[in-house]
Amino acid sequence: MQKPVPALFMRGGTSRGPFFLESDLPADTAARDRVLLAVMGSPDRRQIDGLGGAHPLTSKVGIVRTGTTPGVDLEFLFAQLQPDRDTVDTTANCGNMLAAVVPFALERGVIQAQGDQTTVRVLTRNTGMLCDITVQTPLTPAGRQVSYEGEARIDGVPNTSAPITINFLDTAGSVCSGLLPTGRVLDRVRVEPPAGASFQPFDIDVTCIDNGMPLVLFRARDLGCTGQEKPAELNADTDLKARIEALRLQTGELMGLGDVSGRNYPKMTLVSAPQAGGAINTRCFIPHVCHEAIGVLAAVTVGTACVLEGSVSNALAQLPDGARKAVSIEHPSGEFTVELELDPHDAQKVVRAALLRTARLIMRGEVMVPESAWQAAGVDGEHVR
Ligand code: NQM
Repeated sequence: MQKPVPALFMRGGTSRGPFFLESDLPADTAARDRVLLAVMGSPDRRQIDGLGGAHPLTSKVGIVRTGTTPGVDLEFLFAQLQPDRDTVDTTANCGNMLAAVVPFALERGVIQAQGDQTTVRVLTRNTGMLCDITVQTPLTPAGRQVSYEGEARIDGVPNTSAPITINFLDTAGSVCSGLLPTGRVLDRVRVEPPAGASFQPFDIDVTCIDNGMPLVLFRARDLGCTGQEKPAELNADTDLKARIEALRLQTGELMGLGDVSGRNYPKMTLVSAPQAGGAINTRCFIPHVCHEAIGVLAAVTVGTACVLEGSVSNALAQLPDGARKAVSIEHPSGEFTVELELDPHDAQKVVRAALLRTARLIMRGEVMVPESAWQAAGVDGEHVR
């Protein structure tokens, strides 16, 4: 027997996945996670039995409900699955999937359009982050509807769409204890190879930072890269990946995150001087494969690191002047501009981040889930994070 579950399949920024109303999923967390694994077809490298697209960026799920506290219109829970693992991680954010939350809520009638534009306050339950999101809701013969058509272009998505603006109200220390979880803007780390590894111990400068996403930044050249490599080239370099993973496990502890072997953060980000007129160039591992672009909150976090004197990216960055900066983060498929507003009394402090995304409703319908996945918690619940 299979159970139909209402879902909208949506692109949010440069990511994609099914969106659900919380009330359409099991209330029990272990049962919910089993359902999500069945929906996406994980664990299986090809996700052949589900909706997942065989990549972390297409193994994402959005869960939405009405706000439960005054001033909050919508609440969003993001779930990161992996193609080949049985994990459902709800501990970190995803600013790309976030872009589809308001269109989803309008499509499902959870909220009503306000005028030609609709601005909604969204709480991301993963980390308690608040933001205001504005979408286009023009009047049509069928009433006000979300518009997906427009001239806004984001690198990593081939077509143009209606703009969606996200204004983040508080992002510092999303998963970590604060913006700089080691208490320093720069750490020098000695990376010891794990048993069986083929590389030698090495020392490397890192900036560990969390302005919406825990990130470890290091110079591309310090690991023998130019920073201009294509993601496929980096993904094929098993020695590089082994060194980055060893660095990740070590810096995870340093950042107070404990054992991050089963987590999808910190994201490991190679930085180098900009080559295309931007502020900084990046290659971001999320964390085991290199992103084809860069995550939204990863971009906010990289931009923030660029502003901080003494960080590994600060010396490489070309930053515009002024307390409000458009910081262009170069990535493998183009660039991502984040607008950072600095505290007028403290040029080292980012007080607001805003950016442009697009989203699109790709499909509406019901996803079929085996009845067995709805059983209550237990049995294999301990595998689910
Ligand atoms: O950093 C990828 C993405 C993301 C996350 C990842 C994201 C963010 O591109 O806010 O958007 O880092 O796993 O969707």
